[in-house]
Amino acid sequence: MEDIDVLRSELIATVNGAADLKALEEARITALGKKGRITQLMKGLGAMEPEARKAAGARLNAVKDAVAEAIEARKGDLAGAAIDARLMGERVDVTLPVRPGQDGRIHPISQTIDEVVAIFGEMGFVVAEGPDIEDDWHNFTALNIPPEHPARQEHDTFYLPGVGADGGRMVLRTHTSPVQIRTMKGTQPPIRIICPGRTYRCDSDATHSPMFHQVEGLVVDEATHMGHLKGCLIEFCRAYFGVDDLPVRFRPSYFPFTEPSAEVDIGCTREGGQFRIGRGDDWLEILGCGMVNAVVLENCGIDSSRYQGFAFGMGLERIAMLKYGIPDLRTFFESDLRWLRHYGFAALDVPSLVGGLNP
Ligand code: 2NM
Repeated sequence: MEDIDVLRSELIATVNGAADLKALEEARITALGKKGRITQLMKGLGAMEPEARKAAGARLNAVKDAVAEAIEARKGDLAGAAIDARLMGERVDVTLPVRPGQDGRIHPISQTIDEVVAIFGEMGFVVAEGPDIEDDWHNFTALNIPPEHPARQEHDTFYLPGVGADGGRMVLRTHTSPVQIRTMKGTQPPIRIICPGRTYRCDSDATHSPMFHQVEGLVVDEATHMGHLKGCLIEFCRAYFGVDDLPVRFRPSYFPFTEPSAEVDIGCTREGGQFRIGRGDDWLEILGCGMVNAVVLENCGIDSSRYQGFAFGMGLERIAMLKYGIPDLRTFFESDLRWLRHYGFAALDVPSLVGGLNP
């Protein structure tokens, strides 16, 4: 079996020379297929004396492993080359100027984030961000959400395989509150942050998307109280919807992370089948809020006898649909260019309070 080394070199050379995945598969069949060269030699082992069979078997197995390894390596190289070729083919020069009439549009979610950030930015809030993949502690435990709370159920939360650094399970964040937890843990008050971002819940129908967007806000300082919360959120609602005398109502509610908690409704009318936001005889719920629960402050290492704060959260798709008359939630994520041309915004239409949010 002197030629076994020759065979080995020959087969590996063929594998390494395979120009594409098809040629590589042919090389695999030639070597290791049912009627392949190595398979044939393996079959011949049965006719040999035991001692010789043992030695030849071991050598053949080694060749087989080496060829299989070469095939895997070549497969990786070819796949990498295919991705490189595709990336080169799809390359876009982002420094080129826009072509008039063919420019892209800003997605309504991006526009809404920009508007919300502009309004709160004016009030002194800064944007904070965090990871989409969170651990159980930041997403639930720190927020005073008890272990048996329905929000934690497999049904609502996308749990990921494996465990995090603290031994807890990893999740796709179900709200942006973990960003506020990270901020409170990492910085001492005063804190004034606004946290827009993607959130995930295991829910999908006409009014729920498994990925959606939230914006949450947090203020923590020595003398922050419910009056600040109310003034701040009334101001936001009126600025965002562009209605100076917009009625805003605070209704008592419950969240584990705030105490007391409230839900906020804005005035609207549905007269003559026409829906309109503003003074009227009806109410529409648009956000949740409350004074940060002392337990949450303490969980984040903030002395609750010295500091208190307020927090709020709202769904971005919902406030975008209300302001821009978008009737169907699912269309946000269909990437339909005709939809984007209709509901999208011009790239240079940057929202600011000075320029007016409702030009
Ligand atoms: C809401 C409603 C009320 C909230 C609380 C916190 C934190 F981290 F400070 F405790 N973040 N977000 C909050 C409070 C969110 O969404 C409807």
